[in-house]
Amino acid sequence: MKLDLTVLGLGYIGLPTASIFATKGKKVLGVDVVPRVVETINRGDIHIEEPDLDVLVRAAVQSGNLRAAGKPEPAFTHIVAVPTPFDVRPDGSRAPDLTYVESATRSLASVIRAGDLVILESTSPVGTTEKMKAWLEDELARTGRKVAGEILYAHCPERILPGQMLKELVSNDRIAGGLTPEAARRAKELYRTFCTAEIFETDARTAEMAKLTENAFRDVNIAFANELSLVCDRLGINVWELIRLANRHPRVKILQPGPGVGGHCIAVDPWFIVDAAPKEARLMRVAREVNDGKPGWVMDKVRAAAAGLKNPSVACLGLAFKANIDDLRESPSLEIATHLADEGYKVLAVEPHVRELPKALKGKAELVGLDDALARADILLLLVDHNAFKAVPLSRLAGKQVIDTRGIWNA
Ligand code: SAJ
Repeated sequence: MKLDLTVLGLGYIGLPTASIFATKGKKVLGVDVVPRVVETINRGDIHIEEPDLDVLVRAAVQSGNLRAAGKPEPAFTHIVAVPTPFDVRPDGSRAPDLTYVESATRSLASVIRAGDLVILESTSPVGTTEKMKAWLEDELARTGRKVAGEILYAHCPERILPGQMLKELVSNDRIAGGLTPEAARRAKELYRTFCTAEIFETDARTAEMAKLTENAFRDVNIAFANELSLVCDRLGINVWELIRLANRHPRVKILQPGPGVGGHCIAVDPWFIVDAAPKEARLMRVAREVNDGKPGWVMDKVRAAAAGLKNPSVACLGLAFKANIDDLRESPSLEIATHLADEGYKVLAVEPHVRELPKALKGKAELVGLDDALARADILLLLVDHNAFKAVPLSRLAGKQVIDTRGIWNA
């Protein structure tokens, strides 16, 4: 029997998406090139951390509607949700790497039928949906398979926030951007299966650009806050108080400075715009540079605090890329802790959301509890605004050099 859906790539986006479709009665095959991922999901387990995802995946697998495999099978719709990383050029700019999207698309050539819909969910540069069509046509020609009729293509970007994915999957508005109006309509109808919010039809290029724009907008706004923190530091002004006061203006809403921008989206996606229009996208490029420069500024603060101290120990409070999650990928906090350890500082890492040190810090730092760090460290470097750190009474900071990059103590 032809499946309703294949979902190619069972990561942070593909797995919740495949599972939610399955729990709504669709017959879904999840496809991943990593055998361990396939085995884990077929057991009803998960390989990534996200609140309640384990329950959803187990329910999906137990219903018999979700199974995983290494290769796609015939289905009415194929959703591609694989990573879109980038390569760093010598001048510091980034070039998108579409290798995974291309190989996932080409892998559909043996199963695709006329009338099938191919959806790109991965965040991608403008024009990628058109490229998918070209890759699939090329692969069909290369393998000599004929498809008698049209294949439909659409881009339907995800917008879910790590830590709140299952809620946002259902309740966020979505964009369905088709290479043709019929493709957009079909995609919209499909996401109606579980999405309770509005779904807007548009063309694929606008949908691609919308997703990049959302994250670039946030990046530029965070860069503004980060730049303000440098200016205020120079002028001897408390940036947190300043922002609180400025935000009392009815049309001002400044975001929060931090140690830099992490995660796999906001620090990446603006580059796809800069890469496509380097002359025009000047502000977005500078914003990236401001945010990427913040960890270096924080490290300078530590060096200054350490001057004059003998063998100072630095407690790095938080390694995750943002508050109350365990995700350490592209984390500026981890970058800072690792650099400090490499420079020879005694680093006491505190990360209540992990049980062991990440690879980058293994053998270089000590993973300790919060109380231990507060007792032992000369310098307290607050990197992540985890709830556990917000609860620390200010009296525990007495006698320490405190660098609070999130403004939870010195606000
Ligand atoms: N950050 C600050 N100051 C702030 C807000 C955030 O320094 O005021 C930092 C965070 O600490 C973190 C980084 O920015 O290091 C990104 O965090 P985030 O919470 O802004 O975003 P992500 O990466 O978890 O998720 C974003 C979301 N996009 C937008 O809000 C426009 C999410 O909706 C997207 O689905 C996701 O990217 C994605 O996958 O693209």
